[in-house]
Formats: sequence, structure tokens, C-alpha cells
Amino acid sequence: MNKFPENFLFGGAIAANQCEGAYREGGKGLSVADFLTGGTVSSRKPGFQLKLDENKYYPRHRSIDFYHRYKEDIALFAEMGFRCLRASIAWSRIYPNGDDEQPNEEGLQFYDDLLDEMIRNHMEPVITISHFEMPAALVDKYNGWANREMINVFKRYVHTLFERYGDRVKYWIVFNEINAAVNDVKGTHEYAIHTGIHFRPEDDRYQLVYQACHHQFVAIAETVKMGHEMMDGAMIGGMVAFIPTYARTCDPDDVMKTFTANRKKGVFFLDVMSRGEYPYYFETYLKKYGIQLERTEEDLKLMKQYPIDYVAFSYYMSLTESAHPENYPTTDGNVFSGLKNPYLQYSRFGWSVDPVGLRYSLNWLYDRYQKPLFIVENGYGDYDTFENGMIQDDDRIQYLNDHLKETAKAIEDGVDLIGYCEWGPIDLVSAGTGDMEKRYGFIYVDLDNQGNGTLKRTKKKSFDWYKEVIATNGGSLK
Ligand code: BGP
Repeated sequence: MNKFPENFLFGGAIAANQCEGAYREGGKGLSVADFLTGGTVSSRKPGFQLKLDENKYYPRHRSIDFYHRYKEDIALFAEMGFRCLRASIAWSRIYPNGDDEQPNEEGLQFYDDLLDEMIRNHMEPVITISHFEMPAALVDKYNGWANREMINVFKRYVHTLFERYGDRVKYWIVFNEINAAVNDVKGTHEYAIHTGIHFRPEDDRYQLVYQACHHQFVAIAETVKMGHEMMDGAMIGGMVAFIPTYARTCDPDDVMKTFTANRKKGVFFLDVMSRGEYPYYFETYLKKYGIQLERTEEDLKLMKQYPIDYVAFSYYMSLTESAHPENYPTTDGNVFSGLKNPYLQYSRFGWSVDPVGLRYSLNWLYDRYQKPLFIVENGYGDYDTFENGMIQDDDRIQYLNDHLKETAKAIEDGVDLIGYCEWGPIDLVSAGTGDMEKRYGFIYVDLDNQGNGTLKRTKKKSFDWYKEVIATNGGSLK
């Protein structure tokens, strides 16, 4: 039947640093994302230099100029019938240095206007508080999330948001893909993008990164507490990049290795945020690697008392794992790379296409956490080219069609799902590569990897397709 519930939140997801541009306007401070160049330095090969080089191109500085064009873009989303829009707030627009005494009124006003525009267009706002873009000054001053003081700094920011926008926003997501932080240990640069840590050669990176994660977990619990105290009916979500990893073969050694890999990549983060406590296997891990975390009794009590209200996750693809990885070809992926799956097709960017993996993930997550779920990102990155004046993005349509069908099956299975946000309903800068030409949109933006283009918006074939899916509540899926 492919039918979705009447009130199902169909929509799309974007992130401030990948679409707004205007990186020095309206009193905005610099964020770590403003130091990312295109191509090589990326969140998947994490790291950046805390210095702008005038000879380099920084794709996020102008991006698609959503800051000035959001009305036009939201009108297009509304034309597709979006019932929700996931957007993020750039922390450095509200607190330019992260820990300023007073918030920046111009930044607050911008999001006031943006939220009003969403609501006028009948979209439920879904707001990410921090999406890969902490204020850069916090890196210098505190060494990012490695410093416990960041919890207080973050609380002040969150309090400001809840006070100002709490009357209009019900769904909040604290950190985008918090599990991406584990990649910071692998960075080839001194500065880590997710945790904002400045690594010195003598540092134990695991120690620092897991300490940073602990501070983020406490910050999440504080956010849930504040959210419940300050707003009626607010839903505070925790989010991961969920990449189910299957055993490459049924060799029990492969199965065991896969089990551990899944925990480390994503499950650990969800276990802590949803259950409000550190799982036993993490304590064993800390002992094994001699990592000593500073965690107070109050921290642990707070975390237990204030777990997240719903589980938000991105889903793009799946991976495989083996006890003998050298025997198999590898593949790139969203946030994590791994081994290829011989049963799946791959996108032009080397990501597997696994719609059934989404139904599997939905059931798996609901079974384990028994909290409402929200697919806050799912999409297909591709090179799009015009043919006879039109972008015929049939591969994207196929991908989304198949993933939505599996989503409908999961709902039929009994999973409690709040909504579905297609990632990048309008082309925007890629988080992973800084490319503009890796496109996800229903709306094409005339801009290339070097920053050339008019920024003109053009509907792709998928635009009308998604409009029909929403209008029929999934009835048009094939
Ligand atoms: C997720 C991020 C998004 C987004 C998406 C697609 O990991 O939350 O910000 O960009 O991946 O990835 P990419 O842009 O690298 O293709």
C-alpha cells in the first residue's frame, strides 16, 4: 500500500554551514566550518587549519546564499508540500565567539524570520542546535569539547534558543551525527572538526575525544532538562549517522567483529543518549586502552534522569565488515568507510544503495530503544547534468522511491516514526568533500566546485515526483 499516516512529517533537511553563506554578515563570528576548503579537507578526513588563506577557495563562505534567498527557497519547498523543514542554527550567528556575554540580536532576528517563514508555509520546524559548526574561538580558548567548561558555554547558547524560539519549535536535535566525533582521532590535521580539539603530538587522541564525547553527553542531558522545563511538549532528540554494518560472511569471526564495529561506530552513542548510562562494554573498552574519563556522580545522575525523547538518525547506506578485511574490496561511505557488499549497487560516489537496510535499521532501533524515531536525513548524492533543458534525476527518484517504500513497510511492522526528511532538498555544499557538484536536491543550484555560477534555482524532475509522494501520502510510490 505504501501509505503513510495522515500527520506524517514529510520534508527535507539542510544545515546552516552548508547552505547559508553570508559567513561574515549580520554579526556572525567565524565557525570551524568556515575554515574548510573544498575537495581534500573534509569532515570524513577530518581536520582544518585555524587560519584563512586568501589563495584558497572556501565553499561555505557563500554557499548557495540561503541567508538572503531563504524566502524563495522555502516557497519552493512549500510548493512540494513540505510538512516539516529540518534546519540548523549557526551557533556563531547567535554567539559570535561562542561564549560572549550577550547574544547577537541580528543573528537571533534572522532565525526568528526564518522560523516565521517556515510556519507561514505550514512547515513544522525541526531544529538542529549544532551541525558541524562550533564557533572557532572556542577551539582557541578552550581546546573545544575536551574542556568541561564547554558544557556551560553550550547551556547558555541553548537557553537563549529555547527562550527565543520555544514558542514555535517543538522538535530539537542537539548535535548532528554525534558519532562522527570518533573520526576525529584519525584526523591528519592538528584541529578536529567535530570536537574542536587542537591536538598536540603527545596527546592521546582517544582519551581527549572520548572526554569530549562525555562533555557532549552531559550537554545533551542538560538540554533535555532545560527543554522540558522551559517548553510544553518539547521533544529533544539525539542523533547519529546510522550505518548498519553486516558481517561479510556468516563466519562467526566475521559476525563477532561486525558486532563490535557496530557498537563502536553508532550504537554506543545511542545507548548512552537513549538509556542515559554508559554500557558495560564501554567500561571494559576504557580499561583495556587505559583511558580515564573524568565523570562526576552528578553527571551520571543527570544523564540517567534526562535521556533523549526520540531517536533521530541519518541513513544513506550500509557497509560490511570481516575478521579478514584484507580479503575484500573496500568502499567509501557516509562518515565511515568499510567493506563492499557484493549484493548491492553503488552510487557514483561509491556509497551503497540499500533500501532494505533502512527497514532493518528502523526495526532494529525501535526494538532496542522503544522511543519514537525520526529519519532526519536520507538522500542520493549524484552529478546532475541538464538534458534538453531539464535534469532527469531518475536514479535519485529510484533511490528515494525504494527507501520510502521500505519506510512504509517499517511503519506497517509497527515502528513509531515521526517523519522523513530528504537530505538536501536543494543542492548545497557537501559536508564530506566540500564539493558543490555532489548534489542531493529536488532543486538545482547553478554553482560549481570552484564557486562559479549564478545561484539560479531550477526544478529537477524529482521535484514533481516528491510533490506527488507527499500529496498522496506515499500512495504514488511504485
Ligand atoms: C551527513 C551530514 C550532512 C550531509 C550528508 C551527506 O553526514 O549530516 O551534513 O552533508 O551527510 O553527506 P555529503 O555531504 O558528504 O555527501
